[in-house]
Amino acid sequence: MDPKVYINGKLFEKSEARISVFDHGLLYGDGVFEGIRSYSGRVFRLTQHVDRLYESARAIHLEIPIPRAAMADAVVQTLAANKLTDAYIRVVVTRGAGSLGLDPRKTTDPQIIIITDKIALYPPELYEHGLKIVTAATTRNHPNAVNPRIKSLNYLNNILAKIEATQAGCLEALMLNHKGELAECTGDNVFVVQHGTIHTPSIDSGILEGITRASVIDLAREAGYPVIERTMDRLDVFKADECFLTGTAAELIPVIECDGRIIGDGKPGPITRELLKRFQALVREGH
Ligand code: PXG
Repeated sequence: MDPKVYINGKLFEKSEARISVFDHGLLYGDGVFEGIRSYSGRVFRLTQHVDRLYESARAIHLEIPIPRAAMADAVVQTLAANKLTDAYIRVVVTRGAGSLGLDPRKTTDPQIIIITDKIALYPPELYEHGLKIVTAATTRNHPNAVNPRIKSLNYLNNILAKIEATQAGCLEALMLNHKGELAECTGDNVFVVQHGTIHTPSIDSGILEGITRASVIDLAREAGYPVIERTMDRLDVFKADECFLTGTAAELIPVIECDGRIIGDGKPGPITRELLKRFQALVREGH
C-alpha cells in the first residue's frame, strides 16, 4: 500500500502529495514542524506536541487555519489511514505559496502536511554500549535570532552541526550557545549525572523545550533523583559520571564519550539505564 500523506484536510497517495514550489516553507524555511511518535497506536504526548506547534507558529506570526483539536484529530486519522501503530509522525505547517519576496503578506493559504512513517531507530547496540559525541563548532541559534524554542523549518544551523558530527564519525553533536555554554544536540536534549544528581541546561541556555526532556525530568524526580536545570559548560560533560540524550526519535540514549574524553567508566551508567527503563515503560503504558 502506498503511504497516505495528509495535506490540508485530504489524504493523498505519497506519489501524489505535493505543494507549490512557490511555498515560502521551501523558499525561506518559513514554517514550523513537529516530530511525534506513536506506540501501539497511541500518540505520545500529542497535546504537548500540538501546543508546541501552535506556540512556534504564533512566535513567527503564522496563524494555523484549524483549531488545535482538529490538528490532533488529523494526526490520529492519518496514522489510522496508514495502518501504523508504532510510527514517526511529522507535522509541517508552511507559510504557503507566495511571490518571490520575503514578505509573508504576499503568501496565501498555509499548508498543513502530516507524514507518517515507520520509525527509524538508533541501532539497539547503542542503547547497550552508548554513543560517542563531539562538540560542533557551529553555535546554536542566538535566542534573539530564531529562538531555539521555536521549532521552525529553518534547521540549517543544526544540519551544519550534524555534518560536523558525521565528519567526526559520530551520530550526534553537542552544540554550545552564543556564550559558549552547553545548549543541546542537533535533535536531542542533553543531561549529565554527577554524584546522583541530574543536571541539564536550562531553557534560557537557548534550547528547544524537548517533550522527552520534560517527561524524563518528571520521571527522574518521581524516582527520587534531584534534577537541576542550570547554566552548564563542556567541563560538566567531561567530568560527569553519566551522560545521556533525550528526544522523540532517540527516547533516552546513553553517551559514553565526548570530544575524546571517556565519560564515567565508559559504559552507560546505572541512573541512565534506570531512566531508560522507566521511560520505555511510560511510553508503552501511554500516559
Ligand atoms: N532539540 C532539538 C533541536 C530538536 O530538534 C529535541 C531537542 C528533542 O525534543 P523532543 O520534543 O523530541 O523530545 C529536538 C527534537 C528527526 C527528529 O527526525 C528530530 C527531533 C524530533 C523527532 C525527530 O531528526 N528533534
